[in-house]
This record gives sequence, C-alpha cells and structure tokens, in this order.
Amino acid sequence: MQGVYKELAEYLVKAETEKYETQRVTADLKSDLTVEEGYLVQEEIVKMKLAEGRKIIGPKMGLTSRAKMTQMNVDEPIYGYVFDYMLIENGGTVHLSDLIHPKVEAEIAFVIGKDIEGPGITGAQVLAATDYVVPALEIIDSRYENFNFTLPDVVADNASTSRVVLGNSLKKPATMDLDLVGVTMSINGEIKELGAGAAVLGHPANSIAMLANMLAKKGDKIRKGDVILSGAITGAVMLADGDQVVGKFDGFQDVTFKVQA
Ligand code: 0L1
Ligand code: MG
Repeated sequence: MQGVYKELAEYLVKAETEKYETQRVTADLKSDLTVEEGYLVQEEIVKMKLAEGRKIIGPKMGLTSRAKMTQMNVDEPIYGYVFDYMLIENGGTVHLSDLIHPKVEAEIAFVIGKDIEGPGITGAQVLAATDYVVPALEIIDSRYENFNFTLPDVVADNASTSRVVLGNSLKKPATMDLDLVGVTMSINGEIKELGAGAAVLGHPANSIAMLANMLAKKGDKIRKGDVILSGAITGAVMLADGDQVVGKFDGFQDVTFKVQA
C-alpha cells in the first residue's frame, strides 16, 4: 500500500516542478483516499523534498477560517510544510513562470522558541513558547485544476503550499493582542481583502495549539526554530503579472512583493 502513496506524491511533485495543473487525486487515481491517507501522501512529499536536500522552515496551518471550513464542509483545519526554496524576501518578486495559478493571503507567522508537544496544548502555552510573531503573505498554488479538490486531495497536495514572504518586523507576542491585529491586503493600491487576527480560530495562537495537538496524534511535535504560518486572516486573491502586493498589519511594518511573468 505504501507504494500507492509514494506514486501519488510523485504525481503531485511532478505537477509542482513542471508547473502544470492536474486532476485531483480522488477524481480517478484513488477515489477512496481518506484524510489520514492524504497525510501519508504528504509525508512522502516531505521525504522526497528532504532527499533532494530541501530544508523544512516549519509546518503551516490551512483552512483555519470558519468560512473556508464551511465551504469545504470540514470542522478541522489541515497542515502542510513550508520548505526553504519557498521563501521570497520581503520586497522581492514572485515569478508566475515558476508557479501554476497562485493566490495570496495574509497571515501571522510564529517563530518558535521551545519545543511544543501535545496533546492538551493551549493558545497561552503557545504564546509562552513563541520568541516572535511576524507578518507574512502566503502564496498558495494548488496543483489541482481550478483549485478544485476535496479535503483528502488538498492534504495530499501539501495544503497548496507554494511561496511565503515574511515581514522584517518581529514582535514579542506578549506585546500585542494578536486577535485584534487589523490587516489589509492591497494589490496595485486597492484594498482587496481585510480582516483581523481573530479570523484565525479566534486567535492565531489557538491555531498553533491545534497544530501541536494534531501532530501529537502521530507522535510528532512543533520544534524550536520552526517558523509557522498560523492560517489566513484574509481571503485568497489570484495574482497577475505586474501586481504589487502590500500587506499592512497593525503594529508591524508592511510586507510586500511584486509579481512578474
Ligand atoms: O493555506 C491555506 O489555507 C491553504 C489551504 C488549502 C486551501 C486552498 O488551497 O485554498
Ligand atoms: Mg495559508
């Protein structure tokens, strides 16, 4: 059976590497894929990337907003992994030719100072174990046609993870109420999306706590040094050639990038 998950991982990594949209796994390759099996495919993707010499920056949380969970008819967020080659410097350029059909969303990232091992982890414990919080723009790029997938598909596809722009201003989490941090995301000077930290499970630290508790179910944990995206505060917006994207997070410096063909 393990061979099936590896084959599906290869199928998805090929689409990522060769930059084409593909049919979802559950369309006909493995129509009975479960969420648990989706994570087995994701684990194979992680193994492939580590074997290529890529480094994990940290896990990330996805589908953390009530709206996205309702849309997907699920009651639990999902996680994936961000790798070193996915990082774009603040003010840098995202090249459409490297990607399939990218969208951008605004998030808060946590820089973890101590291992966090579930079960039973709370948001307060996460805040106590966090060195810094950093504003971020995540670029998601589902490998599936039109971002059309079921929950097992998107888990298998490493939660659509593609690129991340981290801001330059780091703050101690105790200095602010992250649930009240207001965020706007503008493209070419026009506000496209806005929200507040509370859009992420009431408080972004709750999302990281949930991640620790989900990882504990497979004997894993959050590690000191992980940089973790806590989930989207805003909706995701499709990117186009020439876009100048600016994320404004109350109390932080802006996070920006431009888009080129
Ligand atoms: O980071 C995310 O919330 C992405 C989760 C996958 C859903 C999507 O691709 O829209
Ligand atoms: Mg995200």
